[in-house]
Amino acid sequence: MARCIFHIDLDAFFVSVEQVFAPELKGKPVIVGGDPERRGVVASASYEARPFGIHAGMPLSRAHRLCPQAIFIQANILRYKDASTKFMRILADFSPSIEPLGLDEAYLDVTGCEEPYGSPQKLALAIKERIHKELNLTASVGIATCKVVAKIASALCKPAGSLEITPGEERNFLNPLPVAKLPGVGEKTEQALREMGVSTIGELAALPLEVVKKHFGKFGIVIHSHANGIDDRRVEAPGEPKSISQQVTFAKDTLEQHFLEVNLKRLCQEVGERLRRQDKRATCVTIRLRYADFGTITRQTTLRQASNTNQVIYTTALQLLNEALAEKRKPLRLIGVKVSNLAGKEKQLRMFDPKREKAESLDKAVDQIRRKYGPSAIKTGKGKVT
Ligand code: TTP
Ligand code: MG
Repeated sequence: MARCIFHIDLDAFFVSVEQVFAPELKGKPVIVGGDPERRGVVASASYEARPFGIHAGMPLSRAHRLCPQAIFIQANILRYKDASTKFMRILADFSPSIEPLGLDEAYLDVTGCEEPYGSPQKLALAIKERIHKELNLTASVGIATCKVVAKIASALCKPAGSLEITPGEERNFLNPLPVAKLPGVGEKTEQALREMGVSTIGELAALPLEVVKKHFGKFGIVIHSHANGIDDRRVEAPGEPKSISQQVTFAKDTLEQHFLEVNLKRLCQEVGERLRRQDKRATCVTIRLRYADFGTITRQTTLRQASNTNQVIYTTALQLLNEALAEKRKPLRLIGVKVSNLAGKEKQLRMFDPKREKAESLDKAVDQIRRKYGPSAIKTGKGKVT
């Protein structure tokens, strides 16, 4: 069965929230971004300001020159966060499958949810009405069988619109659009495509995959399938973190081995503790080093067996640090440790290992003591890490 995906985006979000607080600003060219006398850029422009050529990211001084009569307002981020929370709560009433993207947009998988309303369009209308009634804001809704088409559709029906691309119509809809409408295609990619004779999404879709892959690698595979209206990405609720990391910037650049080891050990204890608190184990350990000249490198390794013990994380991170220092012996200003490729305990029951279980239990007991009495309540000997 075809999926039914909504992409919902609030119109001129920051400006519209300000207009709720000051209704006399409605219908006028309004720009949120701050004082035009000072440095800064446009964050949001009302639809009345846009015909003057004003858009997000433009220096405020230029916006002021293009539209001197515009009203400039400084951003009130707390107001926007509050409106965003309420917006997401409304969406959650219409489908359990919601993926927020930033403050003012979200994907919703409404497959099956539209039935009581009669059609996807009617469901979109019901959502827009609630947003308008409760928040006094307008939204635009793109409706399609996949994320990328829904997102492009919502951008095309702004403000306060809705646009449905019915199953099977994806390619006809996409073909004539400029290639820059594809999410992820910025100026550089657009220029490179133009040099290949491609200016529309349809022209990109018609290129052999091999050609696009040769020019753009993995990213090429993604934009080529999106150009063909193919996008299998699921609507995913923001889940648990995919990695845990911690870093420290030193007061003074250093190469002092003992100092680096002490700091690395502390970082490993902290990420280890967070892993254990979530009952997770990691199979990938990464270190990040920033040198005095701000050059930054990362080094990572995969563990033979997933772990969350301080001993394993630290010995692995220390080995990576020593290897990196052997390659480049320059003072460091920052070190960081990241564990990733996380798995829950349930996935690993079959690999029961009494030695490892003992090390984990010991670390957990130490975590409890440290939480109660502070980080230095337990000190360990050289070579030992808990
Ligand atoms: P957008 O949804 O991109 O823009 P918008 O809601 O102002 O206008 P549109 O009707 O075209 O959707 O971004 C949402 C908010 O994020 C926007 O109101 C302000 C903020 N923002 C910035 O602070 N800087 C930026 O460069 C952009 C693009 C947005
Ligand atoms: Mg918006």
